[in-house]
Amino acid sequence: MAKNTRWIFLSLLLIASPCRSDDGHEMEEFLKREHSLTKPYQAVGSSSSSHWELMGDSMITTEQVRLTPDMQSKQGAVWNRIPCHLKDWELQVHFKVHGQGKKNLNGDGLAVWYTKERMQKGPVFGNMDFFTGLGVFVDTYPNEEKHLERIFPYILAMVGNGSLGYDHERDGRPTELGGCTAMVRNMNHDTFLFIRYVRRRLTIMIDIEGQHEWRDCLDIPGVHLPQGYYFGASAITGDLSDNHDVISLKLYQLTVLRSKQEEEEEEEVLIPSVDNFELLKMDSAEPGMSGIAIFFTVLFSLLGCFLLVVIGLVLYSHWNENSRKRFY
Ligand SMILES: [Ca+2]
Repeated sequence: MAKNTRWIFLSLLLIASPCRSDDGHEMEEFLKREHSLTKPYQAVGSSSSSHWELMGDSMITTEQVRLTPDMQSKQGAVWNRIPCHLKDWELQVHFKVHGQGKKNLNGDGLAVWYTKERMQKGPVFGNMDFFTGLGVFVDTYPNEEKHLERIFPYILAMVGNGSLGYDHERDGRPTELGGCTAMVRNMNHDTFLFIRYVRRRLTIMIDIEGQHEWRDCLDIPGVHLPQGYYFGASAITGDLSDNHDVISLKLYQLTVLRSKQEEEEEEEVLIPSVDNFELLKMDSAEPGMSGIAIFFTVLFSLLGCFLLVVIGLVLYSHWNENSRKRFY
């Protein structure tokens, strides 16, 4: 490609996408066709030459990949056949959740994956539990009713290491890295989800209001994901249902310039993990609980100190009395 043409091409890409470097590092991006799913979905699912494979109740139309129809007890998925060996990437998900159900009488949601495993049916939005890698869930039904402060649909991220289970009854709260409320259902305009993984930093943004503006949803450093995993999307319905559609998945390679020292310091990741995950869990714990815990800790500490002072004073006065008796 001629230099000029290349720069025009690059500029177009940069205009077309929300990519920007928050930390001032130079970044270029390229659409990777082998990891992208776009219209007209040629040969998807019907041929082994396609980069994408369908599973379960999912089906292709000219307009979308429908992971589930608006019917009870369905699950479906679409999986990339080619493992992704990119270090830094950005996945733009154009999706649509819509159905006949009234508010909170619809479910269960869809998920976007970057995992070691692929093409496995299961309870986690149509994918297997105890997965290895990243799951981003668009959860449209609140299973845990007592948490009224969280408004659904809710977008949530989880990193699994193969032994961490997703708690469906608690909407995945015990293992969540973070998330945000996103009113994505039955919208007349396009809705997008954007997952960026750069320098071990996971950023999720959403564009759901039809304003072509990206809104922050989640931003976590220290997320360690191995290379060579698979991208996919899945969805599930139960007693409640919705159409869960993927219109496109566009994967961009991000070229991040690293110093020689940075290159050397980076070790190969074998098992997915998140730095300070326990800390993240504590941050997202119910504020009432931790407040009460802090109150009692402080109260008992103060009582303990007071008791020690009293005992000390009593012992001291006894010792004082005894020593005076010895002198007289
Ligand atoms: Ca749920």
